[in-house]
Amino acid sequence: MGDMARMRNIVVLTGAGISAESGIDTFRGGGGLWEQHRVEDVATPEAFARDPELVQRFYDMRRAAVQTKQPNAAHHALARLEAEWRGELLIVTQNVDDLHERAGASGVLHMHGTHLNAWCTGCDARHRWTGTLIEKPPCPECGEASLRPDVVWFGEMPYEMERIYAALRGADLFVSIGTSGAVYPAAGFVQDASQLGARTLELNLERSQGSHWFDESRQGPATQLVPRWVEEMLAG
Ligand code: BV8
Repeated sequence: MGDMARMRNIVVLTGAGISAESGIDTFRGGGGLWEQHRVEDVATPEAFARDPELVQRFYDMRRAAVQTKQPNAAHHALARLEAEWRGELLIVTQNVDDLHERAGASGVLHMHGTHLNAWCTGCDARHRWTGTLIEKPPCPECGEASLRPDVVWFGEMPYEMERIYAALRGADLFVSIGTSGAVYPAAGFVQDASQLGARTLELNLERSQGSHWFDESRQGPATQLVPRWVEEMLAG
């Protein structure tokens, strides 16, 4: 894809694979299980209604874990591209960790929410939250004990879809990094981008469920593929 360097507007979609080398488990790596539960069965409003303690424990554990991890060379390379790229660059992430931000990226769009926010189902306020929620702390805004993880569960609408589709409409290049292409609507962005005239590139450890939709698909660890791709783009 030598003509990549003539691209101006880029949309990057990242998934759990970009954080794997930082020590954060992917969803489908370890069999996608947590304490014998399938993630799809815990990350749902129904699971939260049925067994709030189980779901809160799942998120309390992961919220604590991500704060002990560091961004890797792939996060840093994307932050550098965002700073130095001559055109538009939007990083859309499915991840709920803050490693893009801690690598220096600024305009990251968390379409599935973020571990480090708590969302009050009483007053709709969102608060930065680094502690636990299992003990039902009062919402700092309204005092109700109605805080939940500010994370998009299965069956819930992802955040900022209009802004994402607007960015895809204007994109010359769509790059997917570290995602299995298993979950929609994120898994469909490559088809949308392609139909809207963008070139499409996949950087992933192995071929994914969506690899056949991409103009080009490169396999390897993100800490090798992403810095190399960023060099290509900035050298252009
Ligand atoms: C919605 C936050 C609609 C929570 C997440 C049947 C058919 C099609 C769709 C559906 C269906 N039934 C239901 C649906 C919809 C459903 C869905 O797609 N289900 C799937 C399971 C079939 N989608 C939804 O429910 C979405 N909402 O559709 O709403 C709607 C419409 C109107 C009104 C209301 C609602 C919401 C989905 C969001 C769920 N939340 N995350 C949390 O984190 O706990 S999803 C979660 O899994 C992630 O956020 C991510 O999005 C998703 C996939 O995970 P990946 O990031 O791709 O990670 P994975 O482990 O799968 O893959 C990692 C990849 O990295 C692998 O390919 C691996 O090879 C690679 N890798 C590993 N190591 C490395 C690497 N790559 C590079 N370097 C490495 N070192």
